[in-house]
Amino acid sequence: MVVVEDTPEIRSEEFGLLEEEVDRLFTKLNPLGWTKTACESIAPFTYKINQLKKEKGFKILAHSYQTADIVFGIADIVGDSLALARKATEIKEKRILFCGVDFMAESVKILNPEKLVLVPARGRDCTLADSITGEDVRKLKEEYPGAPVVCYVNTNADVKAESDICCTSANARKIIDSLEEDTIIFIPDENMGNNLAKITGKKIITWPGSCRTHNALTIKRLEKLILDDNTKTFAHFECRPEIIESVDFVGGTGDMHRYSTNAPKDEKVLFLTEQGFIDRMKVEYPDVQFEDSKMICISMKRNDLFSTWKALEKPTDDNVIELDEEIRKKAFRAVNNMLKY
Ligand code: CIZ
Repeated sequence: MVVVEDTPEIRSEEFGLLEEEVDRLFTKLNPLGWTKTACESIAPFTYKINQLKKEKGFKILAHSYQTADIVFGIADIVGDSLALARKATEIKEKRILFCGVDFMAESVKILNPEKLVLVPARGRDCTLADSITGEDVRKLKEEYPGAPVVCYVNTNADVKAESDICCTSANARKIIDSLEEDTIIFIPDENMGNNLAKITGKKIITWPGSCRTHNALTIKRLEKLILDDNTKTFAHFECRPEIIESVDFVGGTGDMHRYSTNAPKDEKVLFLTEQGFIDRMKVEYPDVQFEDSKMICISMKRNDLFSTWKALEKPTDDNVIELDEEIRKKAFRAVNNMLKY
């Protein structure tokens, strides 16, 4: 027998409990095609992670774009970045393990400096967050004096520190509509800025950033994804304007989630966003026929059960979200403003 050193140790008296864990996982994951054998292969990890998080006083927050084994196997709270940021301020636990990308975990830390925030495998390579720095924002403000700066959540803390208000796809439209000014700096998602300009009628100064996952969706690819003419199509704000023009609805995953709650039985729905969200909807709303988008964010997919178990068992410095206190304090204003919408 080959003994792999880095596998959670399961004591003989725990094997019965492991069977229960396999059944629990199978109930959740089978609608996505997971077999009993596949659930058996992850059960030692989910079992140990759930045990460790209780022992060590952690809550696990997971973004809807995470893989289904994280979402249904170990997460305590699942949602979009706005919901997760809100929940992080409400929970009593002082320790948060955040399964998502860096800038989202940073938002949690900005709002909760006293809490320990861990990320299992840091996804620092978001094309949106990487496209802009605090210095770039200072220059934009000089160029457009008086224009409020709305930054998308997909930005690093130094960019949030230079912004007036942070937004997510769930409240971007509401925030833009609520501002008195007609000219608004919206950074860094150019597609989203242009899409919001059309919807709100405001003059939006954009920045040349894009999400590689949503921006990769072309009309040609969309045509291949629509398997039936009756399929309702719903594009994320981060998609290209020509995609937005050719679909039935537009919004963030919060809007898509609400749509799923009310969707008629057997309706065919294609959400043009990250596949993890669609997998979540398939499990939560089995009466709706969700088509696959096959859109994968590799930064989101860095976290897995193995890295999560390691981070809980013995976190390294790299797992811990640390922010410069000056930047954190400055960024607090924009992130806290976001929670008001
Ligand atoms: O705000 C979020 O969580 C992102 C990045 C997308 C969405 O629509 O949920």
